Amino acid sequence: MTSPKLWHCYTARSLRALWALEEMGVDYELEVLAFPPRMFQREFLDVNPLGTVPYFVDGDTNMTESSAIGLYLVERYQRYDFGLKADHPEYGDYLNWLFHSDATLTFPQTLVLRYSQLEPMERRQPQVVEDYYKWFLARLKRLSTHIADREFLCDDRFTVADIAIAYALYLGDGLGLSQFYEPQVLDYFKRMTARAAFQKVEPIGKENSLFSPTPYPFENIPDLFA
Ligand SMILES: N[C@@H](CCC(=O)N[C@@H](CS)C(=O)NCC(=O)O)C(=O)O
Repeated sequence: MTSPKLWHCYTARSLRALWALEEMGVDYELEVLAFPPRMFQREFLDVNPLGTVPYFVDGDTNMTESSAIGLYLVERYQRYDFGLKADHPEYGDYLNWLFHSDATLTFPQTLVLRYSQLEPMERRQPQVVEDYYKWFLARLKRLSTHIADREFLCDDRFTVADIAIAYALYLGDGLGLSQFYEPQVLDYFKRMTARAAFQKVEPIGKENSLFSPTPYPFENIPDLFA
């Protein structure tokens, strides 16, 4: 049986999958790409026509959704030490955090990232940046309430839902948004990212990365493009 293979870029959503593989101690093959691969490593489009990371292959399975890969590893590898079974009372909550992590929390940040630093200067959009950083912060409300009296999101233990959500907070931190996190969210973010597996995999690809998000002076948005 061959090991699963993951394509990854430094700081990208593939970090969710990499972190999950590392926590579980699953053997894996890793290919690190420069970001964005569709510009810097066009041959990657032959592997994944979307040009996005993560790209994950396990036997006949191939996947492109970072939060789904964690769930897949729990189910396919029977690693319920990192996940919840469907008959668990908090199963719905667990699934909700997994989907919330990308559909609600990472999505607005990609607009902030794109229109504050990925696009050429003349295509940057301060209004989009302002609207969507506020959108992201407003959508943290559910997490702020939930984590106020908990160490982890579900079942009082670390699961792939924590990986999925903590990554969204990590991306926000890279963009300079953690200054706006409520104290319990900031504490949770620090607790999760202090884990040995995260510390081990987070720097992978940093040396050769051509791009990573930079903190943004959000207060000054209207003046930035003057
Ligand atoms: N919903 C997907 C999104 C994947 C995605 O868009 N990844 C970004 C990096 S965070 C990417 O590869 N962007 C490169 C591009 O759009 O060309 C996930 O959660 O994995």
